[in-house]
Amino acid sequence: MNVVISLNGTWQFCSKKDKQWKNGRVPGCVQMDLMALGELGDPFYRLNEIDFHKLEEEEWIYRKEFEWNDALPVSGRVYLVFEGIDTLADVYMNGYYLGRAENMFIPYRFDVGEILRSGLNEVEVHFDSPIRTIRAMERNSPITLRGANNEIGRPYVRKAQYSYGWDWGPRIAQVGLWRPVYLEVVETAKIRYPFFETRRINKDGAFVATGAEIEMVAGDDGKTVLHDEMEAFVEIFYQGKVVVSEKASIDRFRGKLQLSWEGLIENAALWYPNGMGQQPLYEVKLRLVHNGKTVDEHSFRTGIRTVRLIRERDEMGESFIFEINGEKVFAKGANWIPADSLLPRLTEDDYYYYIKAAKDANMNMLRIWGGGIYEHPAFYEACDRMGIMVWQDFMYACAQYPDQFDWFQRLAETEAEHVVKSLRIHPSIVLWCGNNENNWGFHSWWGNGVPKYLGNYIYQEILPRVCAENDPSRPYWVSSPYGGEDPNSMAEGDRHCWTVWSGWADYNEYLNDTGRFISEFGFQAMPCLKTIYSFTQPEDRHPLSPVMLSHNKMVDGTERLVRFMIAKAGFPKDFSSFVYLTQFIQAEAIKTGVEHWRTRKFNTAGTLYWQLNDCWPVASWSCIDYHRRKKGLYYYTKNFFHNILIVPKYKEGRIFIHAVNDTLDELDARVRVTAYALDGTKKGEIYMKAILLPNSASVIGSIQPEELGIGYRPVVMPVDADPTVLPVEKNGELLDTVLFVELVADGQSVRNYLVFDAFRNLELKEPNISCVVKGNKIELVSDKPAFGVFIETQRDVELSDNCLVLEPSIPHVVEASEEPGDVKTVDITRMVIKLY
Ligand code: BMA
Repeated sequence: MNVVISLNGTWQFCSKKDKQWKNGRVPGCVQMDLMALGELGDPFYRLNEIDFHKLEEEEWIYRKEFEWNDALPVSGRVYLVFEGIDTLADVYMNGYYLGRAENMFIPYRFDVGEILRSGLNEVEVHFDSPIRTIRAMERNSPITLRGANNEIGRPYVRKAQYSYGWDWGPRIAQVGLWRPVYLEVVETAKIRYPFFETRRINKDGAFVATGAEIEMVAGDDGKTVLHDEMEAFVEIFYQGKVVVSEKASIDRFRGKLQLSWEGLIENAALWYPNGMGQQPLYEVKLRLVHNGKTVDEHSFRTGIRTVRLIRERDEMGESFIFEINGEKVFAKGANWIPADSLLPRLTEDDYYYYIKAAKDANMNMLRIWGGGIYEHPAFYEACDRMGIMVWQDFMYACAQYPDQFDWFQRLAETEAEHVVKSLRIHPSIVLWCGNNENNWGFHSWWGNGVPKYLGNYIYQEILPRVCAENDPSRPYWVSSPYGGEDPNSMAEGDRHCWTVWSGWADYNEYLNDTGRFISEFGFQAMPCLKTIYSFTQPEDRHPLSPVMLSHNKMVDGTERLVRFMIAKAGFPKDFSSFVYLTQFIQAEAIKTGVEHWRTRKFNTAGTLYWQLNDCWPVASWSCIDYHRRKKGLYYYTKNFFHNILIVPKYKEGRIFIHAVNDTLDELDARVRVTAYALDGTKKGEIYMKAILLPNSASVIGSIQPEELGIGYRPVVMPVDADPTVLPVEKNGELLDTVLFVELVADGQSVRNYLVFDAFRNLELKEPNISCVVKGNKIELVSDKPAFGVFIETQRDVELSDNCLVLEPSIPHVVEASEEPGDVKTVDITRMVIKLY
């Protein structure tokens, strides 16, 4: 049988400058090894990042000695396998040169059977400085590429593009063996790159195809085993029971040996996205037998589902709707970036944590953004288990790429082939996407139109071909955003809406965005206070300290935080108010966009906000900060992505009640609408009934303000009347009103609220919020409408909810993961000052 012998663990490493050998670890990187030795500090603390820049020009050697005790099979092959080399390196074994690594995204496999010897062996990996190399490549290149402003040469080398610094990430160009290293002994044959595909589903069951590539090596007798002497078997298990046990065929397909089987799985249990159904997983076992002996077997878990992207012309342009098992799905989720600037630190548990957090927030899709990495298998496995659909970018982002060169085309093709073939068993992946924003760049930033090269040859020719050949079951999409003459158009394809935030526009601008699928839009907030304490000294804790400014990587990021805070809430009283207010406004902004787009279901068919997570502690667009503390936005997400949504909107003097039903059932709904003055007195209340049609959005009623006891009182207010500000008469009663709405359907109650102006213009009164802690439960009751209510706990506990909006006299119970210690609350009236 085949065996794998790990070479992970302790290695030695040195800088080429001083040749001082020290102990390091694999998987790992130079930066982590120097930190472990105490030679480098924590890169995230204060301004320590700068020490990591100083390493960029250095070159490193990693080496490992290991014993080989002649357990070599008489025949067969031995490979030295590096699952990830970051990035440019020459590999040697026992003094022989094995080859060069130049792509961190693919494994390198060297046949070392002839070199391996009994007794002591030695592997050495000589790393170049990535920065020096890309700069030299850029200097010597006959072409000039645009876009990569952070590091002009970055498109030349297949290394995670964010590692040179991004508008949310530090510049830490990791170097090392970042994924496992092992020896792989293949005696007779090896099953590689399995596939599983649901061809169609009908009343009889699911028609599926599965199989893998086979690598044949010499057989027991020293001669090459002919593949017709081999037998292959497929077994498929569901909940421990065998549902398929059949012989598979072995054929030559596109020059490679392939094991394959196709057939019907009766009464197939279908995989659905989170919120739409279950995620039943099947276990597939592929087996190769020679002379009655199993020579290799390979098992994997997968799900049965079909996926289609519905792109049909309509009066607005063209639809962009994911369809799973014949049902349209509104995509609700966020964008994913690498979860650490030092990637080898991430564990399988970390991935599980983040995907579970996405599921708990009622998300059903994550987009793996093209400036990071193809993720760890644990990421996709967790998505398979929890029903999180994956929009998978290829790793090209925000730059032109040198694909007029054959060598770069080859790199791109090899990488794509490996990626598609190693990920295609995952039911969670629903789309391959060529890149992030590069086609938008060609059209709108760099003046290229639709170029033949500059990366476009990869996105338009290489990737669609590789996907079609190796994974015909999934759609391929050229870029994000893409579709229409302007790749970022609202009429077709997907869209990145950055008018708000990057373009400084007020977040009510979302309401004018009629994009068909919003794959990016976002709004920054500070990380949580306890996270800020982790990287600062007390003197750093103000928004304009060098440490805080360096922990917001967007140029004018802090300035934007201030701009929106003043526009929406007012001036912050102190540093913690500044932090909370940014989180409250972020949550409100994203809620505004999501509710608008969800009520357009399926004219808009998805919203993925920027971004779920962080790679270090930073002010960014994330909803979960690096230390896994949740921002206000995370808690809001649970509500605005709930399967049942109620949204009150105020338009031209009337209140409209919208409802969205993402379930596949028709629901009977009861609705309550209550109007309060901001001192907590009830103005009026209305009850309604409605039927919510399956998988659709509707307006279930409209109300005149007077019907809710909202009268008229003239006030004069300044109003933006482009290009100036003019005093205008408004209804002062609306500035002293909040509506709370509640919808009960399917045994669940969902709530929402509506205010009629920016918070800074409302006649808010300071609420009295009682807070009773019993064990892990925190019960809050407010006497007045209260907004942006943050619970501060003495101990660092997880809360089931936070950043609350409280309806008067209605208790709200929040659960803490452990006893929280002292508990305090703040709300926006306690965070702003008037600057008299
Ligand atoms: C987008 C992304 C990222 C970026 C984010 C925030 O356009 O694709 O490149 O980090 O905006 O500015």
